[in-house]
Amino acid sequence: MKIGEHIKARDPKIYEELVKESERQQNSLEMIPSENFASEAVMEASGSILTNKYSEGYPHHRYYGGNQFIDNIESIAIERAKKLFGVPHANVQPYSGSPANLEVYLSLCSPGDVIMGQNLTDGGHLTHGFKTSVTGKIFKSIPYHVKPDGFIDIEEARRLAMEHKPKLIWVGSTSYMREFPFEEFSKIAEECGAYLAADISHISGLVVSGVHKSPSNYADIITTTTHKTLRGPRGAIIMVTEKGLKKDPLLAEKIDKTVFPGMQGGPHDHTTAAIAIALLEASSPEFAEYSRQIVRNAKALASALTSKGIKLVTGGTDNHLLLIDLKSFGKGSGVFAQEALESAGITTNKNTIPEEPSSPFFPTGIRMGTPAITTRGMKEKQMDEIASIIAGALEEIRGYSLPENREERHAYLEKAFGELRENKNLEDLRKRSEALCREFPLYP
Ligand code: DSN
Repeated sequence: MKIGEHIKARDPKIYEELVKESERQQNSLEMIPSENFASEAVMEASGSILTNKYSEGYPHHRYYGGNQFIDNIESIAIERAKKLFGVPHANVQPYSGSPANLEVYLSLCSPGDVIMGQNLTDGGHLTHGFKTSVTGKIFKSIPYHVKPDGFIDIEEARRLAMEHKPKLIWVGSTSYMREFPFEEFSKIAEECGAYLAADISHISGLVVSGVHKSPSNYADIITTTTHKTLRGPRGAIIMVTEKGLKKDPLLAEKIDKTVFPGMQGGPHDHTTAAIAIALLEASSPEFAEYSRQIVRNAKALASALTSKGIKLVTGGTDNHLLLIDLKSFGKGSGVFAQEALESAGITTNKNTIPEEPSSPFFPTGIRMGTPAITTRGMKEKQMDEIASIIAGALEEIRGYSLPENREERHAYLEKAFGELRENKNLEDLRKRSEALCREFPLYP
């Protein structure tokens, strides 16, 4: 892909890094499940003259002049979001997923209120009340968990909800490979008098394509980032459902007021335009087929990996995401696996697994997903080859083990990573990954 000539002339240092990053994206298999490749149209809007404008307020109610065209752009984005997700209200201004979720809290809760979300090391998101997030500090967070088999423990969630009576419950997470039980959570929220917010950031592309159940009949509020399976720019949307408006007719107004002026200043108009374009793209039959292929690819990859003796949390997947359980490779072996896979030309991320025996920074799993490689046009046949590369790369981490003594870790990991980068078998595997990338070029 051509990288900006103006950047080259103005700032050769940044230009050089951009070129290298472009080559990295082109020549390796991007399998972090939250990443994707936005279309050229989305990127054009993101990098457009719209970045020059201030537009505090909402369409036709702005604090600055000159917003007649921005009003149209934001109104189009809102209408497309409402139609695509089947909701009566959408706010497209949140800067990204974490601010969007905080805006939901600030619309519904007061400091000290009890909230519930899926525990971070069980696949939940930081903003669903984890202790290191501001959401876990301001609110009293009661996390629910997954069972040892990796499926959400609904009975525990119900019991905790009835005991602690949270004001807000989150359903949705960043590493859950099964369909979310929206209906069950809706019942729990009703029983204990909580609001239910569905954070569908990971699966929103699948939801609008009908590949994953929609939470619109079950949740009061839905949040999503726009850059994952939805394949748009980096941004977010907060939506209020019919159910939410029935529960609280002022809910939409509360959300809008919290986003602006409560938490944010001027919306990022270039992102709003890019979101509008992504929503248009996501409403096409081609996008629905793309979403179906994401899941077919994930299932094909899961079955190929399993047949090679690689253990997956829950034994497989219903969506775009897989979580490899590396317990048999040793505690904390996710760090070696991530490095070995990267040397083999596959980008993934180390991740905690249910009943994690180590820690989030040195976890015992690898999370991977198929949205980005499916955007390149890869199908089931390529998943077999990718599974073989992954299995080969994992063989290369045998023999490495995370030192129990924390002080020894830095030097040990530096040495291990250096060896993995020089490893000949991984270099051979990398050539196979690069061959796939050449066959399925990005931005051809
Ligand atoms: N960083 C995102 C993910 O990888 O799932 C969540 O915010």
